[in-house]
Amino acid sequence: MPSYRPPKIASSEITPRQIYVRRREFLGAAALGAVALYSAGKASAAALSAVQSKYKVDEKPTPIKDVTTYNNFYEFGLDKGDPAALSGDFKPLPWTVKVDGMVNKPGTFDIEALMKEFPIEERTYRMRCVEAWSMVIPWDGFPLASLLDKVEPLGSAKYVAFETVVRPEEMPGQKGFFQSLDWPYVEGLRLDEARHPLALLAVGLYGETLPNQNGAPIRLVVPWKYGFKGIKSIVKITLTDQQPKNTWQVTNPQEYGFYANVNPDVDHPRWSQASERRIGESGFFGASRHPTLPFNGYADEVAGLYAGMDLKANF
Ligand SMILES: Nc1nc2c(c(=O)[nH]1)N[C@H]1C(S)=C(S)[C@@H](COP(=O)(O)O)O[C@H]1N2
Ligand SMILES: [Mo]
Repeated sequence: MPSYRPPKIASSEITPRQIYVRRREFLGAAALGAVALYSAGKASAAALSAVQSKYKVDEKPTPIKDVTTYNNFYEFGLDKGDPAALSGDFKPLPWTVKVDGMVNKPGTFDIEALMKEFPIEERTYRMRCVEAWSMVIPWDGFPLASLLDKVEPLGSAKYVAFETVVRPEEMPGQKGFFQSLDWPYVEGLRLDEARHPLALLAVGLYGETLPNQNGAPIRLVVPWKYGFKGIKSIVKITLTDQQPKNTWQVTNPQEYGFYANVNPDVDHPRWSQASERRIGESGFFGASRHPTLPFNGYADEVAGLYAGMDLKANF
């Protein structure tokens, strides 16, 4: 995410030189293994049979190479290349998601069973990271609402809280030198946001099983919000009447709020949100810039969710 890196290790304990050397050693060894495992995974990854969806933004998709090598997934490290290089030991299957809290029918659901139960749609969404870069990604998945309907939320439930898996043995960012955030990574939506038809649980991209670095085997995609709302490798979903915390808001409440709706008129305290760098497109001076759109271009669909709210106060 942000250029912000929360200091967990007192700088007096470790010199920059030590960090640099250790980090290079680690990357050297791990990257070799990761390449082999990742390509083995790719070969066995079943092509998803997804039906076309009406949700398809009319813009050129970002090349798959950029989508799978320029990632934010701090469980695997802080740099954009770390998730692709260091996620080879992560085992996305078998996998279950526990759905509990204020529901009639709590349950623990096998991800492969869910993929058979709900039709997989291909939806090409514009994605906007809070760091002022963007991509266009053809996701494969099913609406979050389908899973929520299955567990029957109680009338008193107002919010949905999400949690990422904690597996320090498979996620080098969750241990030792790479400790950066409090784990698990957590996120939240209002229940009406979560039920909006655009909110997707993605299990693939470009017609292939979701790569580890993009949040295998199941992650959230909420295209009208900044990318950090799209929590990866979800193991738990809880219906609640309390506004859930999200990891970035906890880490730095001055800079990140609960809503995180894409808004060109509300700057991040340290940079403008008026425009974005489109990854994978080149202009004369590097990546080409696009104006950022209110709700990331999905205002017609979602602005009604926020009628009457002050979006500068509720950032
Ligand atoms: N568990 C977890 N989920 C996460 C993150 C993370 O660090 N950990 N980063 C978020 C951020 S900041 C972004 S922009 C998107 C990036 O998703 P992508 O790598 O598939 O493009 O994942 C989000 N989900
Ligand atoms: Mo992000």
